[in-house]
Amino acid sequence: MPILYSYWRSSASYRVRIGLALKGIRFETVPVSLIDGEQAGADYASINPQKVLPALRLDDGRVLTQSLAILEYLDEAFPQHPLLPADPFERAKVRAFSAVIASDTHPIQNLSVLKYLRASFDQDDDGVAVWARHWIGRGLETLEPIAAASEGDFIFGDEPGLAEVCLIPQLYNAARFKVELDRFPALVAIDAACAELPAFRSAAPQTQPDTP
Ligand SMILES: N[C@@H](CCC(=O)N[C@@H](CS)C(=O)NCC(=O)O)C(=O)O
Repeated sequence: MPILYSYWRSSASYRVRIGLALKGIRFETVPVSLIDGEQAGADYASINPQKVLPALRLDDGRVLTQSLAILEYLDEAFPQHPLLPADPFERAKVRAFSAVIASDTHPIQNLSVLKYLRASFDQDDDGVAVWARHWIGRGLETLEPIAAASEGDFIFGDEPGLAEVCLIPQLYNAARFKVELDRFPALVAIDAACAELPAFRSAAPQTQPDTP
């Protein structure tokens, strides 16, 4: 069985948990505590030298890192419940939506950036939260009209895929940082639709083995 190195509140881990669940792949979770700094310890660094979560250890012992690379690998190796559409143009659109989150939004509000703001730029909890809210809001503003224009049950059709895999963890972060979500009704509607699905429920931060 594959092993997912994960932390309950890590949104990059959350993406991979959703992807695995949508594809019906059973896996073992090995929690790595970001609060205790376990990601920077020698044990985990020997698995992922970048010292960030997640990492996925395959049955043959090989390890994959970077959530989007892991998800694309899963999509190619396990064709059931495709995360990307077959058409190249549509694939590019889903990847662009996902990149707004995974490349342009999440990286500037993740733990190490917020810790750096605190330690080197003298920011307190409020200052850090204002920063996170600003950048998350900018990302969601880009995505809201795309979701609003959808004619399907989900953002790019009638099934959830990579777009929802990236969006739902980002909305969880948005709520954590008290982003005003009323501004994004189409995204909130997608969040509610995903919350009905077992794959999203089983991947949610509230239901992980290391959830406090
Ligand atoms: N681009 C990476 C981001 C990984 C990442 O930043 N993970 C966060 C948790 S969501 C982490 O482990 N942070 C630990 C740290 O910053 O020390 C991915 O998508 O896998």
